[in-house]
Amino acid sequence: MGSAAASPPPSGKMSQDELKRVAAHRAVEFVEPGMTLGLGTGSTAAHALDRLGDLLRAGALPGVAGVPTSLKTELHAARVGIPLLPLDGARIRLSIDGADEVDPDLNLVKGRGGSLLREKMIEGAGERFVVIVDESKLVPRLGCTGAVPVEVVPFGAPHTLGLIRKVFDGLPGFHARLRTVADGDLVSAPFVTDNGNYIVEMFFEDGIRGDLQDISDRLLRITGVVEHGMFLGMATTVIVANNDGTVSVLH
Ligand code: ABF
Repeated sequence: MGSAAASPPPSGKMSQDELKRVAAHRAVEFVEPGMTLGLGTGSTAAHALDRLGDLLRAGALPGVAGVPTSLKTELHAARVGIPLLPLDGARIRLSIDGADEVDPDLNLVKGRGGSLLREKMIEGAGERFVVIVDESKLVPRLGCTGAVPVEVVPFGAPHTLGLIRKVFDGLPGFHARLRTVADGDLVSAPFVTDNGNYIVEMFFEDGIRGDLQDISDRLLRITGVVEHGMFLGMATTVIVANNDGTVSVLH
């Protein structure tokens, strides 16, 4: 992690949602007229969409358009008046998105919202990727606070799940399962992504202690794995809204 700048705290304790809004609004300050943006998904990114919509309607950001990272974001952006573009070679100057976890090297876990594939495609294609989080997302190691998601094709998903388990064979406390959603009272069905794929959730007892790049390579070598939710070396800036109301900007 490089430089960190903190702004002074406002008075009074802020809710987690207010902290998310603070981080999002700070990121939108980086947006300039004419920019094409990567538009993130999730409750933090939603605040950035609302702010962008307000500024566009006020005429403050002429020529700004966005490439949405999910169908949900596409609908939200359209509702607040952000012009939309497909990912077709447009020069994405800046992406703004939340994250589930941020480690000290600014590696991320993303995709607990189920949108990791489009997020990685769009944010990887852009020139700058600004991550917006509240302090609760800062972790000592990836995989500390919950699932690390992996998008897999539905065909043979239980077989692919078995191959993913083999990558971590013998690792104490590791387990993986197919993500499901409640479908009626008793039945659960696989969670389906915007791309028609399934999600495998990997859980680590105390976070991932191995070489992240090596683990990434081994996962991506499995036929049937589409992409995983570790975003390594992708964030150029992380804006953290701290619990005390200050904002840190990490590079
Ligand atoms: C997306 O939204 C994700 O990649 C991540 O899963 C999630 C973060 O959610 P929130 O901003 O609602 O905490 O950015």
